[in-house]
Amino acid sequence: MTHEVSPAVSDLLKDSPKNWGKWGADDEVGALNYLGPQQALSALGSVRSGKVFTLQLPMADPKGDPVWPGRRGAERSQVIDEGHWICGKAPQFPGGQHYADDMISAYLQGSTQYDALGHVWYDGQLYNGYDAKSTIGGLDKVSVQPIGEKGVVGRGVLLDIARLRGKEYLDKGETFTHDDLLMAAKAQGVEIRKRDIVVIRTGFLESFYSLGADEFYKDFIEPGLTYSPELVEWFHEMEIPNLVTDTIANEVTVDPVNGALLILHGALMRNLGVTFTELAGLGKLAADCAEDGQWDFLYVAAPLKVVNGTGAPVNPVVIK
Ligand code: UVW
Repeated sequence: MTHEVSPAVSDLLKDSPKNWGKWGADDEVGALNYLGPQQALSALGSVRSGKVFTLQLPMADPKGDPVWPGRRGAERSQVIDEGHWICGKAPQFPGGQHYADDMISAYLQGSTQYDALGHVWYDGQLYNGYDAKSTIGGLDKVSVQPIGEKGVVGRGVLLDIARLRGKEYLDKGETFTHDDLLMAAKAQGVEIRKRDIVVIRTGFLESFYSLGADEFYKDFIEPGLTYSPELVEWFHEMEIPNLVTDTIANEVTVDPVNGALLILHGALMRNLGVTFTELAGLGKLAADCAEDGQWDFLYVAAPLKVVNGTGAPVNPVVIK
């Protein structure tokens, strides 16, 4: 369903809960405050086989990286390599060693990444009430740097919605609710505990690699979670610190009921301070969880500490 004029997100979320002030007027990491030494230690209880998985997608892939339309995939360029010595253009170092250097140009939201809590806002205020003017020229407040300083360590739970629906990947615009999250947990036989890092698989990014970019971007609308007051209340009560998914935006692109774009960014990120990890590669992890029946794990991640950054690349590590 499309809506010509959708109600303002500020109206839709006027009674939605907020965590502003809960960790002090100068807090910049939001619901990550729920994660401390106790959560790190108890997450070790989810390490059983020692199997390790990394969740970052290939970055600066010459075949292209999946990105939100309008952004560009990361581009890597070679600065110096053996060719420079072959042409006689390279410096001769004492001892005679040669080297290679390169550089990367990338949207900070353009690969597997942590969003800063100040990435999306409405009504002129960011998470914790910071003035939206503090974003001008770079995020002075709630940038990605404090998330990188803190690091994210806790018990993660994978909820495989594609598997629940018996699909390789969800269709464009296909939605699911918090009831589906609970149903997936039940079907997988895993308990979601307070302060767990919720990792959701739709399989959608796999369609980028299997069907190709043209098909992926045609009539672009991602599948994903839909907004409901119950979903937001569940995140609030469960004290979920971090939402990780294998989509670009962690939620359905356009809400099918109210027509708003990316409303969960407002309800979860801006209001509750839930950190978003987007574009995670979950295929290998999900296949292994389905094989051994273990859907919980130790999750460890820290985005790059980009000063004033709206987000930063990350390669989360999962240990089962
Ligand atoms: C947008 O800002 C469009 O979404 P994301 O959080 O995926 O970067």
